Amino acid sequence: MMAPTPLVIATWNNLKATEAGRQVLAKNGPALDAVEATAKVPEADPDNMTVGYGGHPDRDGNVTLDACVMDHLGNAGSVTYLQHIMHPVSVARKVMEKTPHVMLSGDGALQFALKEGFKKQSLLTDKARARWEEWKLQSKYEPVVNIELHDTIGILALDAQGNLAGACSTSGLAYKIPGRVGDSPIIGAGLFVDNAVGAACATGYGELAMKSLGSFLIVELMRQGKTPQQACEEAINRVAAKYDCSGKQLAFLAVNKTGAIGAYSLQQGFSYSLGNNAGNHIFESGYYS
Ligand code: SD4
Repeated sequence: MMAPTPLVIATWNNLKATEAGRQVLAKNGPALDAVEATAKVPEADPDNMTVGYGGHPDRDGNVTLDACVMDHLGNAGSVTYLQHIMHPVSVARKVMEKTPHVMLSGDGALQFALKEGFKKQSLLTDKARARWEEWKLQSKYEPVVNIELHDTIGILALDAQGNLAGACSTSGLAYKIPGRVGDSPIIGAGLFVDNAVGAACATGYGELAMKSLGSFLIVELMRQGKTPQQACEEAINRVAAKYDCSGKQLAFLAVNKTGAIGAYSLQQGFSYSLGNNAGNHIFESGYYS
């Protein structure tokens, strides 16, 4: 089989991020390096209020981060409820590479990160604090659809060797109940990679991705012969048939071994960024209703 054209795709309008991944792939870098480089861009961006530094806090004002990575060998690493570390995706990668475990959580994840040399810092920016203070006046909890069009970043990459990898990084739902963990660090829900078949990732209302194990489902549907697009649509259709999704967004991205892409969401407004040797562009996804 001819080697596929390398590509990186990411949820939402994340062109700066996919450009970083594209650069890695252009130099023949591995897909895992590409997805990590991609995730680190919004993680470090204080203006991105849904990932990493500058992310929306939980109800109590704590910025708590979820992230994961998965490589072409099926290795996985993840961190949940991690505070004070700007690059949870890199901590997740260290969990994968340096421990016998898949997931570290909360203070354990923080202690591990510090031992690995990550710097402890405050992630709550003045802007995020001000919005939280404003939110507290009413304390109304309503998940918002398509918050800022750059929400949680889910990333999939295919490299010049034909290997797949993926990553997710998020500060989770804004003003969540303290302790809440979403789909993004859950292997199979927010992300799944099977190098023999394809890869998928999720964004949106994480509870729906968790209940459906949506990313795993999409990879299994591709294994059964569906295209990435058909697989994403079937996963969304199943969620829509089973749960009350009113006012909620959920979206999936998928890619297979040949580099074919799928994208589908519950509601209008989901977009994704694609970087490959033809450039770096945003595309609108199809949607259910
Ligand atoms: C979560 N899936 O924590 C994340 C949030 C998200 O776009 O994707 N927002 O549920």
